[in-house]
This record gives sequence, C-alpha cells and structure tokens, in this order.
Amino acid sequence: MTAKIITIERHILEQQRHFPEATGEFTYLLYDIALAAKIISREVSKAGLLEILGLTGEENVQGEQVMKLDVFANETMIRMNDHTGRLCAMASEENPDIIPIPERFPCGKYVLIFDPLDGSSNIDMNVSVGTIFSVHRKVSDGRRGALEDFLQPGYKQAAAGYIIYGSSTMMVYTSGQGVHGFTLDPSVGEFLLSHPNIQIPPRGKYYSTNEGNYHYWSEGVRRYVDYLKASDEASGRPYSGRYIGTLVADFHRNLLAGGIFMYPADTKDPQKPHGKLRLLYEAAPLAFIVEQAGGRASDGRQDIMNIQPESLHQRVPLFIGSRKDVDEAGQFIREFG
Ligand code: AHM
Ligand code: MG
Repeated sequence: MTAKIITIERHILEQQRHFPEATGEFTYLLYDIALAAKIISREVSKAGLLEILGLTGEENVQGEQVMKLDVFANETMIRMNDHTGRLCAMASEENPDIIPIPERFPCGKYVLIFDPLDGSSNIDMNVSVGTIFSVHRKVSDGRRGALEDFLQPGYKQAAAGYIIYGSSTMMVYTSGQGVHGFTLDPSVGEFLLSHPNIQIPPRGKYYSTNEGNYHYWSEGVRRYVDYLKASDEASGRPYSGRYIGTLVADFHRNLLAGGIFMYPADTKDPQKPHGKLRLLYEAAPLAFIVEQAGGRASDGRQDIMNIQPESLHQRVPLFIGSRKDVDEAGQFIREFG
C-alpha cells in the first residue's frame, strides 16, 4: 500500500480542526512561513553558483544589488510576514530590536521570532544551514506588539519549527500536537509529509558539541563528556561524536537518531558566562520541538521551557536531545558544577 500524499497546507488545516474556535489566522501564519522557507531554499540551493555567475559583488549583471544569503533570508522572513495582518511584531536574531509592523498594514494577535539563517558561517562550504522560528500569542495591551510579547517563557509558545536546507529541504514543526516533518519536493514546490509524529529515542548514541572548547567548560561538563567517551559496552558507550556546527542540522540528526547536543557555558570568559546560543531564537523553539517528541532541553540545571527571558538576545547554555542523555548531563553538572 502506498502512503497518502499530504501537503503541509492540508496537514496544518487538519490540525486546526481540533480547535473549532480557531479563526484560521494561525494556520495561515504557518503557510506564510512555509512559503518564505521555499524562497530561502531556492536561493540557498544556488549558493555555490553565486561566484561563477558574478553575483557576489555589490551588483549583479543586471546592475541590481545582491544581498548576502543571511541578509536575504532575513529580508524574506520579514517581507513575507509584515503585511499579512497575522502578526503584531517580529524579532530576528539579525536585528537588535523588535521589528514593528509598518503603520500601513493591519496588526494581528501573534508575534514571530526567528533566526533566519542559522549556521551561516557554513554556507560557503556547502554545509547544511537552517531557519528556526517560534510563535507566541500577543499578551500586551496596545494594538502594536511590545517587548513583553517576546519575553515569554518557552512553554507559552503557540508553535515552533525549523527548516533545514540539507540534501533535501525539510520543515519540521509543532503546534503542541506532536512533531511533524515535511520534505520539499522541488519539482512541484510543495512540502510533503514525510515524517509524521516524530519521536526521539529515549537514549542516543551520538554526542554533538564543539569539543575544541573542552578546557573552557565547567568540571561537570568535562566529566560528562569524558564519561560518554569511556568504554562501557553494556550501556552503549563510547558514544560517537558528530558535530556539524549548524545547530539545526546537529539537532535534526539527533532528533531522528537519538543523542545529545551541547553548547555549554564558557567558564573562562566572563563575557560568555551564558554560552553562545540564544534563548529566544534557538534554544526555546528547539526545546518545544524536542519536548513534543519526547525529549528534553535544559541549561544544565533547569528546563529551557521554564526560563523567563529578560532580554531579546539573551544567551543560554544548551543541553538538548534524548531524555535520558540530557538527564545524565544534568546529574554531572549538579554533582561537579
Ligand atoms: P549563528 O546563528 O551565527 O549561525 O551561530 C549559531 C551557530 C549554531 O548553528 C551552531 O550550533 C553554533 O553556532 C556553532 O558554534 P561554534 O562554531 O562555536 O561551534
Ligand atoms: Mg543561529
């Protein structure tokens, strides 16, 4: 028997039926994100051609300004979402402040938070990159969104997801009813349901971290990684190391195969006591996804989903993936700091 072909549009619409009071605004917001993802994917797939086509300078052959891919991805997310009436404001990892909806456009009841091109330092080497997004309901009183709409803990997210521009382009999202993955069929330009109800294995066999930072980590983190590398056949160790350096890609592999991704705090650098990754743009959306898939996300001491953000670009240490692995990392950190 062949599987049913389900587009992302149909899937989102079917999920909406669980909420008879839904206006459809949220459904359309997810469509808009999927469309932005297709446009970004098209450009990412041409990344290696930019130089031979003479497109990396300030101007292309038509005399038009050519944007770098991360700028292009950012502009695309903003332009696809600013005029739809579904959002009251946006925040991007690339912009220092909230991005208001222009006065001439209507405002809606959601805010959109995104990292437009995660892992962009990998783009020139033809290594996977991604887009991460998070949706919150507006909680402020005014018509336009305010900072308080963004500074909400992860457990309040209405939806979260990512797009991975890999050997195929995939969009993975949750709106609190499981995690679903769609693969872009470029010939028809549709995201088709390929990974329904993703569940992360309770324990993995991969650990993913930038081990070059080993000497900057706390004792608990160092001991935990030493433990993962120590041989113990009965408990499946040593784990295999896998690190791409694009959070979305490292996370995606571990979500499907099981494992733990870590970006711990840098204990030697007072400027980086909270790690590298951003709570709102990276950690919280992936935490929502991993929890919906049966996994866990922690800063080593508390669940990422429970952290009350204090600023838009706040950073946080991140331990995310299979539940038992994240628990074990936490035990080492509690014991040894
Ligand atoms: P970016 O948003 O500037 O691309 O930085 C985030 C990226 C993540 O995708 C990845 O997990 C991490 O930085 C890699 O950092 P490092 O090079 O320190 O290992
Ligand atoms: Mg990023």
